[in-house]
Amino acid sequence: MPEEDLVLAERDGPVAIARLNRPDARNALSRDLMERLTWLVEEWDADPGIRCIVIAGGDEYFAAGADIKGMLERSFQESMTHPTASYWPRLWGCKTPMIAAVSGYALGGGCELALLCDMIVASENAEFGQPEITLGIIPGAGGTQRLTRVIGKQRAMELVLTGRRMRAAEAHAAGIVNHVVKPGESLEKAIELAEVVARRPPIAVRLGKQAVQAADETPLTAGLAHERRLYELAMATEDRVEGMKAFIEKRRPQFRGR
Ligand code: DAK
Repeated sequence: MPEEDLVLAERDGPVAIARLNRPDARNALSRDLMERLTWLVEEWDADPGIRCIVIAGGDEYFAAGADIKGMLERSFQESMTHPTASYWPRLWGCKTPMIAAVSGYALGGGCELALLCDMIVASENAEFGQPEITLGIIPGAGGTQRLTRVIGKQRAMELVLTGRRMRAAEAHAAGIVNHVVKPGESLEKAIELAEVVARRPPIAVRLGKQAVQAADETPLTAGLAHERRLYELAMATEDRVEGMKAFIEKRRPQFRGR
């Protein structure tokens, strides 16, 4: 099992919380940290009792990006095979919804980690950016792709080519952030949002996540066909019978994940 201190794990009923914990390096995403985070997320994803995952950092930094000190000596050949690359698609493959609670800096890989999550709650002091260009590289974990899909080509181009940071209000206006809250309240708000997701029928939640994820990757007609198949799967669940009955009988539904 990877080193536990680098990402602290907490459980609040059906919500699991991963807190990045490398304060001396501003939560830079070292190989060990990414290994621990991925391990935790995969464990939680396999646990039917966990319905939503929150990823948080500290109050002044979510994560300052990949570990520049670890990257300095990495050769071109090593960068082609470095294991850190495998963690990102594994996190993206998590079927349980993930919410980022961003306070302070979310830069480079930190911004990419937040964008990989399904929703983002940010404190007013949050700053998002892709400063890789100032180091002589470009984003390597989705910063040119997910960011562009969310905020559009022109705005993404400016962030990627200049390294300029966006404060929370601008990120909210650009569509990166779901909610902006007062400093110190992002984790609480993210957990609140996660609890709402956790109350919804779990199979439909997973199908909904899969369908929305596919929207970025498929042309419209294929995406609509994919949505239709996932909708039909939802129609096959006991939970949807319960949800519809509960509505008609004017009571709260009891979802059982079947
Ligand atoms: N890596 C390593 N150490 C870092 C770090 C980082 N990203 N960010 C900060 N630190 C370290 C500093 O070196 C310093 O260490 P000591 O000097 O004490 O030993 C300590 O954390 C405190 O940093 P500061 O003194 O700079 O702290 P401040 O509060 O003044 O400033 C800051 C915070 C976050 C604004 C600043 O530290 C900063 O600008 N950090 C670098 C941000 C950055 O350039 N990030 C982009 C990194 S490149 C890929 C996946 C991902 C990536 C690439 C490929 N594949 C899957 C292929 C991602 C690449 C990147 O993210």
